[in-house]
Amino acid sequence: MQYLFPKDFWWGSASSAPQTEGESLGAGKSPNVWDHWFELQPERFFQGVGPENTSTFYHHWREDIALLKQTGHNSFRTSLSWARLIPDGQGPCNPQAVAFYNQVIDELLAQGITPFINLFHFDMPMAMQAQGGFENRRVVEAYADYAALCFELFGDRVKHWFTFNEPIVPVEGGYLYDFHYPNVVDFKRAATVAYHTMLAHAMAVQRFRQSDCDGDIGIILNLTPSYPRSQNPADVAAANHADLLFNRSFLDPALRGTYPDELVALLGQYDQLPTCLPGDRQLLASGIVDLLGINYYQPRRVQCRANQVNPAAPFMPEWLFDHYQMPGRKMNPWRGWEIYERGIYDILTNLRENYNNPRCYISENGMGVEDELRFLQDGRIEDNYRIDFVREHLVWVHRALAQGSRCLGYHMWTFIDNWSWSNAYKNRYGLVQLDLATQQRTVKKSGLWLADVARQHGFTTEDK
Ligand code: BGP
Repeated sequence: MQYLFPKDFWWGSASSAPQTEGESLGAGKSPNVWDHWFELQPERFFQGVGPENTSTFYHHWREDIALLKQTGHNSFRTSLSWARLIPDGQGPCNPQAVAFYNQVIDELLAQGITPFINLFHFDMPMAMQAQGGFENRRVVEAYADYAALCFELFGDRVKHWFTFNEPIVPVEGGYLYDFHYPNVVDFKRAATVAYHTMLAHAMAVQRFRQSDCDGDIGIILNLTPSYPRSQNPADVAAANHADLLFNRSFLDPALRGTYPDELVALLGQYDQLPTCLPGDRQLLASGIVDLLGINYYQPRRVQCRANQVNPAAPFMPEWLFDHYQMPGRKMNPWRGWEIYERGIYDILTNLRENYNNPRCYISENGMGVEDELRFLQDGRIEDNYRIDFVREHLVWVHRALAQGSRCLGYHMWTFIDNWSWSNAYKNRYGLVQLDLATQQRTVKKSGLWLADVARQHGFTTEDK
């Protein structure tokens, strides 16, 4: 069967400044939360590899952009580093950073690759975190100033902007589950950070619309469909709670400009609501995006709680549901994540049916593999499993498009094997293999496959 996509469909991949640039403490950049945490606790990073050991995009950008071209990209998302552009978080900007980002944007455009620019990928400048990060409203304002500066500096050429990538991740990592700095476990503080992040988002949207820039302003959310174990009302209610906490907490303000009443009531019931100030409601309402990025890796399966909670323990999302491991689920054994291709279709269908069919695109989807060198043959990683993974997700995207979804493109995570937070280089996702010792880049089989797909606007499968 032939799967053809629109001629102007965006094909490409996503990456981020802190995971690729390197020069994390050089070229005028100040430390962000990752540099700081690595200094404090290097043992919490896989094999002790920290944020200075990335894929050195700061020095290899021209070569890497040539590889983007070779692997069929017509578009590419990366982020700007706040701590590089404005070392103190607010105040004067760093001319070396401006020159660097100008070169990157100009080279992308020269190669016919549309730059998609994200402003924040988990990388709070330490100078801002020292003031409380997004717990502090002054940091929210500093973020909006940073966003406005980016629009002013680069908005003449960049036409696709994103305020945040997966804004829930620093919230759950940093304030609930202890996998990001500042390693706090406190739901109410998490809710405050989440709320203030969406205020920061809305302020940036306002600043964009007040600027001379044309183009889209959006946000990138990791939408994880919540599937109940059964249709028993208790399981369905558990799945709804997970959906409210992990999806709608960001999706509703981004697309409707307001929070679901049900979520507000739920947090109120457990006394976990953040403080709202006069004017917040109007501000949030102005943050409705032009374009939604969707990151999808795996579904969330839940069931109703089996046991009573310990009332003396800190309130956690898991007070409201238990995780469910569906027997026979398809797994990516090298990452330990479930593969459920249909999830991508369910997300797009939900957006079409319940959110007025917004303009959107798949901003991350991909397959992490530990110890990927086991698939090296004659000097190339033969990642047929990744090709299958992408093809099978694209089949579902195609079906959603046929039903009227306004999905405009598909970006993979990621272009080149890169440093991934406390997992460092454990799981490889790239279309291009990175040899850490030599920094040599070698296109994987999937990179060549994607180039073919982009050139042919789709692919053909053997089934009828
Ligand atoms: C996404 C993030 C990326 C990247 C990816 C892979 O959630 O946006 O930054 O880290 O996940 O994650 P991991 O390396 O943990 O498998």
